[in-house]
Amino acid sequence: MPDCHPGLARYIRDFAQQPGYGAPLPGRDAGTADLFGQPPSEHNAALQKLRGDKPARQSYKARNSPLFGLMSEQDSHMTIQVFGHKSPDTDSTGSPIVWAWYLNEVKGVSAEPKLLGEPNTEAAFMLQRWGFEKPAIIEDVADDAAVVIVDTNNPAELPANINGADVQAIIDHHKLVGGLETKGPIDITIRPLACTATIMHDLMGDDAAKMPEAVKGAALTCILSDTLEFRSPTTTAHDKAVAEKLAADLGINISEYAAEMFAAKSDVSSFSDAELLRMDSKEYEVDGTKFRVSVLETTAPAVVLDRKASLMDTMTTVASEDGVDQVLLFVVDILNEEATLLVPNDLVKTVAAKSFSADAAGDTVVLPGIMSRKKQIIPNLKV
Ligand SMILES: [Mn+2]
Repeated sequence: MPDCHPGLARYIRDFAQQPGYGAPLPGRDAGTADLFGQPPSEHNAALQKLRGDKPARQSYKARNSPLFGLMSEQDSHMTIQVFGHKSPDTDSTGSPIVWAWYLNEVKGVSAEPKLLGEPNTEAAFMLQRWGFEKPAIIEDVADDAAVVIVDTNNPAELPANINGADVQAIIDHHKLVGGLETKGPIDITIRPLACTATIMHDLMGDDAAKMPEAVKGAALTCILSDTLEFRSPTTTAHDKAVAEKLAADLGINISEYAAEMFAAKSDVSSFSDAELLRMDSKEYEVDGTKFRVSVLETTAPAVVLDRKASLMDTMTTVASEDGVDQVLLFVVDILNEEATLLVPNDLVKTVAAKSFSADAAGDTVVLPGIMSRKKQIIPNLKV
């Protein structure tokens, strides 16, 4: 294996070594993962040059000490924790891995990806497909802990003590909601692109080419997930171009790969109704009415809609437990590019009429073309 940060090594495993999982990547020898896409010596030289040019926070020597594995409290405090939002989706699972790789291997700064909850089934598929171990799930962050926040800037989606931590950077593609406080001036990059991984690709510049296959695979999966394979209206030409470049580098057929991703995302049979309602949801208030706006993107909407009666029953419990007035569940049919909104009561019936000019005669209403909570649902919500 090339010179590799032990923290990263824990996350990168040759996926062919995972028993019982899938076939090797096209054009890739199952037994020899080339993690850096270039010969180890070249990689080392490039790294040393980079590290020589710029003093790293933690020295090259220290990072490669055999003792580093037995990370002291001080070291673990210095290691930057990179994480996305709670209820992590693919972007909030994959982008921390991408950025932790960049910090470790290009910037020479010790970093580890973390999760703020169990990843969804598509994110879990990505981890397994590209041979990553699941990052550790953290409950909160310590005072002054170094962190980088990705794929959100919303304190409600972050650990309770986020403002006690030393937030060093934010990389995001959501609207600025306010409420985060930092210890000093920091790097903040929020761009109107479909995916955090696209922004990271751009921030890395020429160094993006150094991503090992697994990290490129994670970035590709994030972009295809957030864009619903370029179907979502949030998709920009640039997201598409970056995804196509990554897929070409990896020898991946995008439509075949996305079908595998969406099959994984659609496999929600093991989740309870309450888990489904919270899985991909954001709280949003309209004129004093608090909603939990839940979206389930699937290629098999019938699987979810068959459970609509118990889902609607459970909305009441989830709403009261979470301190909101109403849960809205949009079942997004990825292939047919439409959403079905569950209509349990007159409040939601009114929401459907005022927000989407949709007349809900029964307990569901189909909203043609609605795919994106960010671009089409939240901005239109009215009560
Ligand atoms: Mn995202």
